[in-house]
Amino acid sequence: MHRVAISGWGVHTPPDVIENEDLVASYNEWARRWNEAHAAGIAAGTVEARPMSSVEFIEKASGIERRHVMSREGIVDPARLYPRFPERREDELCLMAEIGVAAARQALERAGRTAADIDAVICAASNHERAYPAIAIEIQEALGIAGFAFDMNVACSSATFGIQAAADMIRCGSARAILMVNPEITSGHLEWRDRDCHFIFGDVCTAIVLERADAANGGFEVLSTLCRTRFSNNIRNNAGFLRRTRDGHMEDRRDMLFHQEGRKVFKQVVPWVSELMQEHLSGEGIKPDELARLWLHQANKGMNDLIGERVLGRAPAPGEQPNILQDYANTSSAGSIIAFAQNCEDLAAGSLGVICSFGAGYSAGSVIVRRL
Ligand code: CO8
Repeated sequence: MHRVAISGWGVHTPPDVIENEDLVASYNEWARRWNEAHAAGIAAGTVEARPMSSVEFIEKASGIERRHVMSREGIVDPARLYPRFPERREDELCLMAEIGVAAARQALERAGRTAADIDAVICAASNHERAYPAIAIEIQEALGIAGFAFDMNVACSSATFGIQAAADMIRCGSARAILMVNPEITSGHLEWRDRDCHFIFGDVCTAIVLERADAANGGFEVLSTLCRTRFSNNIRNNAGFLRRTRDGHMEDRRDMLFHQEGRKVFKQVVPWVSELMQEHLSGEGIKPDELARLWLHQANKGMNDLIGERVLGRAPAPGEQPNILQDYANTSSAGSIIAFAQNCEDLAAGSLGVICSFGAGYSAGSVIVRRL
């Protein structure tokens, strides 16, 4: 069995940004127009008026201040409120592969590796742009990597489950080094016309190189992984390949995009994930006060504060549990990897940390790492 390390990491951040102020102004203008168009029904009590959003609510309830998106123009247009991505020819790189390649190049450079050193590509994300061929194979081809590639989807926990899958393959010898990418174009499956969730998500792509620790140019050894799932309908998206077989399903239906019971998610996931992390640490004989850093999933600041407090037994000190969601919002599986990539270089050799994700499924993944 080989020891495994994360030797490279990269974050591709799309240049378009939407501040809360602009997001709320666009949504509120859309809601005002909608209410005006449905004034008679609203007055008669047969139609429910669309409520207004507010920057104060968003920042207090979530901690999110802005988000990056692949294409801003359509999202902030009150006559549209969803992104516009021009169709690409089949011989052009698809959108997910394009940002996957951009993040992968950064990760390869950080690892000091080239395509020739990599034996496999995993594209782990909460939605895939098409059914087949796998996006991972397109990324493999674009980078000139030999070996094999496949897609996987465990929603917000795709990256930590991807790390576990890659680490297990490297440990057992089926690959020397693996590139794991997380292209998250959440703007395509968010309902920007729903006041309760229009502020939650952003677009990004992260990438990680995993390889045998004895060959790695520094980085972090993966000491142990623990992944868990538990079925829940509280975060769901019903779009799928059987859609056209069901009468009425091709219409503009709310359930064909991300929808959630946010408060239930908050209440159920905080204790579940805190216990998972505690169980994982105690199983490895690590005391919480031995941890130098927690890189948690980035969905909600309040959730992270509570989980950090439960795991450490005290409020996390500044910098101990970095948040990036104020600038990126929830980027699904990429969130904990952005937090890691942007807040790990300063740790001294031997420092211990945990990358932990949680989300739809429910799914949760905990990865204990040690600085090499
Ligand atoms: N502006 C003003 N008021 C608002 C707004 C708004 N934008 N939104 C809601 N309100 C109102 C509500 O109507 C409600 O009013 P009232 O009290 O009169 O009924 C009040 O504010 C409180 O509403 P909530 O109870 O909904 O507010 P919360 O305090 O619970 O905060 C959150 C809402 C922020 C959504 C919070 O519940 C949360 O973050 N929960 C956790 C959610 C979470 O982590 N989900 C994970 C999903 S991500 C995942 O798993 C990946 C899925 C795949 C990716 C999908 C990509 C699109």
